[in-house]
Amino acid sequence: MAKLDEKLEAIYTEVLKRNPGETEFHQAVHEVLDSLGPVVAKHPEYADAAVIRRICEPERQIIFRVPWVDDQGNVQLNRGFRVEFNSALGPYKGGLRFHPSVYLGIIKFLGFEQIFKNSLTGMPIGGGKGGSDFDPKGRSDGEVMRFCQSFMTELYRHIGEHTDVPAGDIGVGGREIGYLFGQYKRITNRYESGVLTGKGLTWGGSQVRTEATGYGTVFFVEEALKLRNENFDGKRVVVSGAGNVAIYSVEKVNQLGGTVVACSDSGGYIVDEAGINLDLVKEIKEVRRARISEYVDKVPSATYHNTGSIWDVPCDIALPCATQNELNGRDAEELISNGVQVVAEGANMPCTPKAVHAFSSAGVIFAPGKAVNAGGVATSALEMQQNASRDSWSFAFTEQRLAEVMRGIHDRCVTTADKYGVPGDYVSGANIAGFIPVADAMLAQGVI
Ligand code: NDP
Ligand code: 2IT
Repeated sequence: MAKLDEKLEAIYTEVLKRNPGETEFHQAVHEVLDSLGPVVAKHPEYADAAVIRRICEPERQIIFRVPWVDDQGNVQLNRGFRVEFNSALGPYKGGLRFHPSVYLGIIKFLGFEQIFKNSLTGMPIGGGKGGSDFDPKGRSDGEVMRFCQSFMTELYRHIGEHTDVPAGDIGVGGREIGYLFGQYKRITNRYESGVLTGKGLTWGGSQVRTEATGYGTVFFVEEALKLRNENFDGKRVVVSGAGNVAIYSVEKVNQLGGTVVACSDSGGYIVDEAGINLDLVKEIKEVRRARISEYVDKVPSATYHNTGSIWDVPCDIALPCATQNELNGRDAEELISNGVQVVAEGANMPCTPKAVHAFSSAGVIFAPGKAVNAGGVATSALEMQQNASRDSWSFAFTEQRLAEVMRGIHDRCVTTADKYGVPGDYVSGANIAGFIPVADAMLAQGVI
């Protein structure tokens, strides 16, 4: 990893010491501190008031037991988390992840990223994240419901429309948000729509929230291409994952004239040179919650690979939309040698530091998750706005608002990178533009 400015290095050393073993959290902090050198040089007040040290320490971390009964009558046990990281700009806001790999270090990396992402949207939302090591794979609806009810039986006392507003992430979609909302309502005896986002359309959800992260990802890339007098027309695209973010990234790429030739799940990847049949992917992954390998049963000309890497598939644009550190230095070299032009992170921190370094050294346009995938949480903030005014907007209007937010984020990244002497560097642009409003609000609000 690159050497940091002296003051920032001391903060990083303290983070390593206070948070042993939380490697993903260390990685996310390092990436932000790496961008802040020019900021502390210009604004020593941020260092003097320990703003950066305080930003690296969550305001509150909640860890709890989640017991539940499976379909066989056995008692199962999981661990639940909610990290309320920073409330300088608004109530804590961020998703819940249900995946067996979840531990405190993952939730803290995601919560930390969320602070700057939410700030970049320009909307009044702080940063938080939660989840559990519960694995929904192979579980019945009844088991998922009982798990969600037990999870909410503890979580409810910590959240609220003005306090902390969870939403979905890996393993948490409309079904889980429904069970969580039902239990919150039952315990509190309040129909508090704004306590969760990603709700169903008939009970307080927003149009476009399901599509928002994927659509926003592609809107961001569209802006980056536009700046270079290019567009998606005829572009060959690879999208990893086949979940919420991946599916709606593919949908928007298709609408804009690109062709997605590969996608994946945790078992392997498929390649369809004719262009992925998205209805089929939706049927396999959204409706039946099955494996992407089944795609080739219906499309014999496509191929399935459970060895190697999806990043070996040549493309103009790569959109990693599955999980953290899924694209490493070797994958980056392969993409570069195959002529990739743009890499944009639909997932949170999917590219390793070595991969990011390789892309920037090779002059590939690289855009980080906290800017690229901010359309999801931005549309959550639009859902909160609709809930607060008991209104509901049309699909077209909401999509237009999302597109405006993504244009704003892209502009903020570009102008901030220019202002701080690193033109074209979306990583620094996003980190600095996300950091400054949070730091200023923290200075204004005193030592808390
Ligand atoms: P989903 O649970 O809907 O989908 C996740 C997808 O990624 C699945 O296809 C899953 O495969 C695949 N996947 C998970 N782990 C791995 C792995 N280790 N290797 C390969 N594939 C893997 O989650 P989302 O689409 O919501 O989230 C994807 C990413 O986007 C995450 O990084 C999340 O934090 C980020 N994100 C999500 C937002 C949202 O609004 N949902 C907003 C912003 C960012 P399988 O089906 O086999 O498990
Ligand atoms: O990583 C993310 O931004 C999300 N999972 C969405 C968070 C939200 O509150 O909509």
